[in-house]
Amino acid sequence: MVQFSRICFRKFGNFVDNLRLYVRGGTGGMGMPRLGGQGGNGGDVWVVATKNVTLKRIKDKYPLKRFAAGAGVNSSIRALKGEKGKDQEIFAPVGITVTTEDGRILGDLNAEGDRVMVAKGGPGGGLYSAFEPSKGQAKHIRLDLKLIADLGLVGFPNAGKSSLLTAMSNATPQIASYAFTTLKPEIGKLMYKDHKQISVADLPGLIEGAHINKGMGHKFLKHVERTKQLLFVVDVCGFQLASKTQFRSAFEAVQLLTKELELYKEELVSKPALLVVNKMDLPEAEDKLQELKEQLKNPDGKFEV
Ligand SMILES: Nc1nc2c(ncn2[C@@H]2O[C@H](COP(=O)(O)OP(=O)(O)OP(=O)(O)O)[C@@H](O)[C@H]2O)c(=O)[nH]1
Ligand SMILES: [Mg+2]
Repeated sequence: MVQFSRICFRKFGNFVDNLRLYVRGGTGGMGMPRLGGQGGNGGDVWVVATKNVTLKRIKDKYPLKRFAAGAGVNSSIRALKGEKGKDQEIFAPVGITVTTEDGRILGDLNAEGDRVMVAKGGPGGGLYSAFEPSKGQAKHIRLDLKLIADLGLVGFPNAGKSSLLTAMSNATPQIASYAFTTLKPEIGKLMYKDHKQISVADLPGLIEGAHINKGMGHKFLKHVERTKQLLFVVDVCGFQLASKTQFRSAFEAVQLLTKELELYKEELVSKPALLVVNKMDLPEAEDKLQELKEQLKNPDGKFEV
């Protein structure tokens, strides 16, 4: 049996999964008719995949959402060929698709360092343009986070995430009574009576220290980034990874999971989320659930890591 209750997050619901930006390449530099001089080309605008950046951070840092590259340098007597304008780089998260406003794909950024040019600078003035420079390209672009599912199951290993997905969808992930059974996301589809469909991703279990990459933490947390909403799954009886590690109650599990997400990327805790308290058939589960509910109502001062 599964019980649902809501977790109230501080910044509930402002996760950003797409962003519209205005980009403009630099204008070219003037040519010099008298000496046949060539103006420099305008700089280009690039989107560059970078670690530790989120769309929300771009939005907060650049509220105008406008990015323009530098103008090309005019041809002069000292430098007949003017220098190229400065390129503008927009640092964006890994795992996004860059499109024009009408949906044409400009590029996919799948790995750190991948880059795509989104607005070319205008050519400088020269012999073939009557020494008149051109303006750079200007357009709106969209950055879309590539989501793998609407809902992601997040929990410590062995909490019952794969069992839950099996119970509510057509998927048949592997289930076993040891930690780290699931090593890569498995997607299940859920169909409602009105034929609406949502996709649910069974994700690998997280452990304490996942944010500093313990237990392949970063690889696993990356999947969490790519779901729209989260479903936290905790074992009502708590969890202990190994005899050497500390036992964690269901309440501590909830706290630790949110903490791991927050320490990895703060925005992750602003995704809409629900809590599933699992394994309600175990002895004393009702009492433990009551205790958990009390603790969730008054979360302060009861927890130290
Ligand atoms: N008693 C009881 N056992 C359950 C329940 N749900 C899952 N289990 C058991 O818990 C164990 C772990 O289940 P999984 O679904 O593989 O857990 P998981 O969260 O996917 O684990 P990882 O993939 O390792 O992260 C299995 O032995 C399941 O049979 C439940 O509601 N009640
Ligand atoms: Mg699993």
